[in-house]
Amino acid sequence: DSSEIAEIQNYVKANNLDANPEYFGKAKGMNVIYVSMESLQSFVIGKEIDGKEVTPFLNSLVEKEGAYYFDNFFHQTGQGKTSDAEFIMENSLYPLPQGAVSMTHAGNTYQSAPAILKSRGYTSAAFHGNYKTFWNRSVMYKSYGYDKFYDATYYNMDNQEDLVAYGLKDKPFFKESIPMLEDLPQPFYTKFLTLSNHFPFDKHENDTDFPQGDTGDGVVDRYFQTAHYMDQALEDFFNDLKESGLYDNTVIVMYGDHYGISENHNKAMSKVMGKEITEFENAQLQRVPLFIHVPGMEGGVNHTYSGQVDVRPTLMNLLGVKTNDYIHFGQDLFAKDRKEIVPFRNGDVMSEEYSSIQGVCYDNETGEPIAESEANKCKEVSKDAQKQLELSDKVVYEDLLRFHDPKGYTPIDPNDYQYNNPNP
Ligand code: GP9
Ligand code: MN
Repeated sequence: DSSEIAEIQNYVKANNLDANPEYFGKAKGMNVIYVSMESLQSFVIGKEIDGKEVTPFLNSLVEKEGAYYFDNFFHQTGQGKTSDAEFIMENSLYPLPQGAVSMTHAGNTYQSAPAILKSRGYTSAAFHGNYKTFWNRSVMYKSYGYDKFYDATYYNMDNQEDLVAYGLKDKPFFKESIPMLEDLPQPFYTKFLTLSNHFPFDKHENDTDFPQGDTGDGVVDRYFQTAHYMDQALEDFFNDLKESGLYDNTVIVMYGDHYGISENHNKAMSKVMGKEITEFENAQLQRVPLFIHVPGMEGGVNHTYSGQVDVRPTLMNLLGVKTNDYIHFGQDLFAKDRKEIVPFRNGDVMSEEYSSIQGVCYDNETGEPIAESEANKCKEVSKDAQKQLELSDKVVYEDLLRFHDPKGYTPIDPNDYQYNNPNP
C-alpha cells in the first residue's frame, strides 16, 4: 500500500545523485534510439580472430567523438533474458529472481520511459523481427506505453535465408526499419531488438566471409561470425541514419542484453581468454558493451562500475528530464560520487574493488579470495545490493507503482494502445 511505497521512496531519495551539469540537458529534445545487441558480451570488443577484428565498427566507436563507451558495464538479467534487459532499461527496476517479469507481471502499473517521455511530446515505437506475442511483449509494451510496435508482421519474412532462430536477420531488419522510422513523428523514443547473434549462433556462413573461431566448440566458434555480422548491420544502420538526416539529432544507446556464452562453454572460453574460467572470471564475463552516442558531445571511455539499471537515469538526464521523483534503482552514469555497486540477479555483486561471487569475497585486482579477516569488505556492498533487490521485488510483486504519483507525470492507460497486424 502507500506506506510501503513511502519506504521505497525514502531509499530511492537517499540514493539519488545530482545530475552532472556538464551532461544534463545536452540532448534535450533529441530523438532516442536504443539497440539491444543480442547476446553481445564485452570480451568481443577489440578481439581478433585470424588477425581480423570481430567488431570493427563497434571498436571504432570506442574512441570516436560523440560516443561514450562503458567498459565496466554489466547485464543484470535473470530468466527473462532479452525481456528482462528491456524491463531494466525502461524502468530502472530489477527483473525477478524467478521467471520473466514480462510474463508474470505485464499487467502491473509501470512508469516507464515511453510514458515519461510521452508528456514531453515524444512518440514511442519498438522494432523487432519476431512476432509480438513472444515474451508477452504485446501486453507488456502497453504497460510501458509504447505507441507503436513494429513486429515481424511489418517485415518481409518470406525468404528463408533472411531468417534465424527467432526471426529476421539483422541486416534486412534494420534496412526495412528505416522507412518506418522515418515516418515517425519527432521527437521519437524507439528501440530495436536484434536477433542474428542469438544462440546457437548459426545460419550466417553465407552472410559473411568472417572466419569462425578455432576452439573446437561450435557455439563459441560461430559466435564470432554472428557477432561480426551484427557489427556490420549496425554500421549499415548508422550510415542509413546519417543518410536520412536523423543521425545528428538522435541519441543512440546500444547495449548487450545478456550473456551469449553460458558456463557450459568454459573450456572453450578459457582458450579464448587465455586463462582458466573460474567462478570469479565467469562473473567478469558478465560485462556487456554499452555505447551512448550523443551528437555534439565529446565522448570517451568511461570505467565506472555499472549495470543496466543505471541507463534510464542517465538518458533522462541527458534529455533534461528530471526523474528524482520516480521510483528507480539506478544512478546516472555521468554523475559524480556514484556508488559503483552492481547487484546481479543471482545475489552476486560486483563493485569497483571487490566482488562477492557465490558467497566468496574476491579482490578484483588479484582475482583471489580475500583473507577471512577482511571478508567484511564485501559485506557492505552485498547488504546494499540485497536491499535494492528486495525493494525492487516489492515494487513488482505488490504492484506498488499504483500508489505512486510522481510530480509532473501523466499516467498512461494501457488500454489506449493496440498493436495491429498491418496486413490482416
Ligand atoms: C526473441 C528475442 C530473443 O524475440 O528477444 O529472446 P532471448 O532468448 O534472447 O530472451
Ligand atoms: Mn536476448
